[in-house]
Order: sequence, then C-alpha cells, then structure tokens
Amino acid sequence: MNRLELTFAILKPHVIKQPLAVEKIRNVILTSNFKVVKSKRHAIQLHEAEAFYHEHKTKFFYKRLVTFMTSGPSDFYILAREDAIRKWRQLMGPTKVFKTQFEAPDSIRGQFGLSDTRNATHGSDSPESVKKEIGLFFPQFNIEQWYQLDEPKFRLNQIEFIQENFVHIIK
Ligand code: FUP
Repeated sequence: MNRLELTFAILKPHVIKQPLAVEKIRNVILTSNFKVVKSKRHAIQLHEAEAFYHEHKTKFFYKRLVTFMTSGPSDFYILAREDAIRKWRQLMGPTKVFKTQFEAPDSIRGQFGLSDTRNATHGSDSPESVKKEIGLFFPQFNIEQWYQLDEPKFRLNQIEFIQENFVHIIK
C-alpha cells in the first residue's frame, strides 16, 4: 500500500444544521476508506473566514461567502488516505452546485449543496493548500511529524475509531 496523503475538509454551516446530512457525509468519508486524523466542530470567526478565502477577496460572491461561513458551526476534518486530495474532491463533485445537480447528482455537493455558495463541503486542492488550511484551523498540528511518526501506523491500520468524536486514534 502506498503512503497515505493528508487532506483538509469542511462540512459547511447549512450541513451542520441537518444532522442527517452530517451522518450521511460522515458515512461517505468512512466507507471511502478515509481515516479521520483530526476532527472538530467550530464556528468560524470573521478573521478566519477572511484569511481562509483571501484569494476570493475581489470576487462578486466574497461578501455572501464570508457571511455564510460565519453563520454557524462547521465541521473541520484532517483526513488521510491514498490520493486523499483528489479522491475527496471527486467525492464532493464540482464547485458549482446548480450544474453539479445535473452532472454529478450522486456527489456530495450534488446531494447536499443548496447553491454555489452553500455548496456543502470544502476540500483542499493541493498539498500547498492542505498545509495552509491545516495551519489556519489546526495550528498545533505538525504535518511533517504526522508523516514521520503516525502515517505508518495509520497505513497499517494500527488505529481505532472513536465514534462519539468522529476520529481515529492510534492504538
Ligand atoms: P472549491 O475549491 O471547489 O471550493 O472552489 P473555489 O475555490 O473556486 O471556491 C471557493 C468557494 O467560493 C466555494 F466553495 C463557494 C464560493 N463560491 C461562490 O460562493 N460562488 C461561486 O460562484 C463560486 C464559488
């Protein structure tokens, strides 16, 4: 088995308001063979949303995006799998929900997205984004150390799943 890769995911506020949607998306994560390395529920603060979406600052949707993302708690996950970045984005489906509902109705955004802004989930698009985004929301997490010390244990399945925290821990 190849080395596991980390990615960073968010379940956005409108999803968290629907426990059944959370359950279904978490189920997709687990049945797609992702390990949950870190998991937390947290209401994004304005300064975090502004830092996270800095590259979209000049876009027409920026204000509504920041307003939406600060409207309630979100779930934040560090996920591990082979080819995690690409696989999670494939499961999410394309960004634009109205198009996605026709082109990829079974994807997460196809099922749970409400609009191009309320598009259900986020997934990092590159290793650089993973590093930046984990740095923002899990500042204590040391990526290099995880690859060195923890990755082999996750790869060899020397872990257990803690249902109530939706997280895998090393045995
Ligand atoms: P993605 O990487 O798929 O999340 O897509 P982008 O980085 O292009 O977009 C980031 C976020 O901007 C999306 F998750 C939602 C928001 N967005 C809108 O609100 N309206 C749009 O038309 C496009 C993106």
